[in-house]
Amino acid sequence: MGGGIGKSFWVTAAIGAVTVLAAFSGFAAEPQPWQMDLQAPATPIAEGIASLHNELLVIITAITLFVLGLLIYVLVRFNARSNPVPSKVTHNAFLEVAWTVLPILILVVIAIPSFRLLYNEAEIPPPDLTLKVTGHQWYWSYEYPDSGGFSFDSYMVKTPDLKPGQPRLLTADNPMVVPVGKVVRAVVTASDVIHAFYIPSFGVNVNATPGRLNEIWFKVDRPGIYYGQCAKICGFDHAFMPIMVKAVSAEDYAAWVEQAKKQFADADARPSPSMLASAASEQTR
Ligand SMILES: [Cu+2]
Repeated sequence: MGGGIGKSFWVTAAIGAVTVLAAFSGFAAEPQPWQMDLQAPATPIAEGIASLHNELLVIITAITLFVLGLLIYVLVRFNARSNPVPSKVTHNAFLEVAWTVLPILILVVIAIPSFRLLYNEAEIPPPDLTLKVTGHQWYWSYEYPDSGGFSFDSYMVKTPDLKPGQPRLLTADNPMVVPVGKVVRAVVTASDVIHAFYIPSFGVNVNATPGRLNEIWFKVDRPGIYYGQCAKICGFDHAFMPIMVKAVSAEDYAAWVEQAKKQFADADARPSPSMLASAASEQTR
């Protein structure tokens, strides 16, 4: 009996460990089939979020098992059959202090890393680069005020137009490009309704509100392509305005800026509002 429980425990633990390893091994910056954990963090903030999440998981598991143990103990020890003459005790000063002080201590233990994380998210370090991100119904536009001042729109690539390996509903025609290892400050707003700029692997989620500028920052650890989505129900094509970020080396970033300045220089070449409206209405779902 004891051996059986031990075996099933180890099997469960092994499955859990394999799942965690699988979730982290690919350094996936997009949702994976059967993903069990958070996306692999790509910024210090996302790492902080993941480690707070893991700490909380340990704490809530311990609390749940402790309460479960107490309940089972009460069921076994104090049911009418095994305890026919109930105790008349109604107060126990030690227990009452303990079950007040202990939860307070647990909350303090949770609050310290939580407040540290909130502070680090809100306190933007001196930025190497500032971007302006604008949410529209239903696409994003990115502006690079200190890399030449160009801006461009970023639309979802429709399913029939995807190239092999490009994830469906996440690929954008003009991805946002950022250098790795640099503090990027993004100033986020919207032109019509409230959107939200959400990149899970960056630990970034901020409202894009018309008439307001919200700021977030991120410093990407390693080159790659990272995906996010609008996280505010913003209308008809809410699900079809993905965020695609390409993080590249400083040299590649400089080269991209030179190319992008030319590519996006001609403001007249950008689509007119009526073209945008028809493009949005014919998107493939
Ligand atoms: Cu939106």
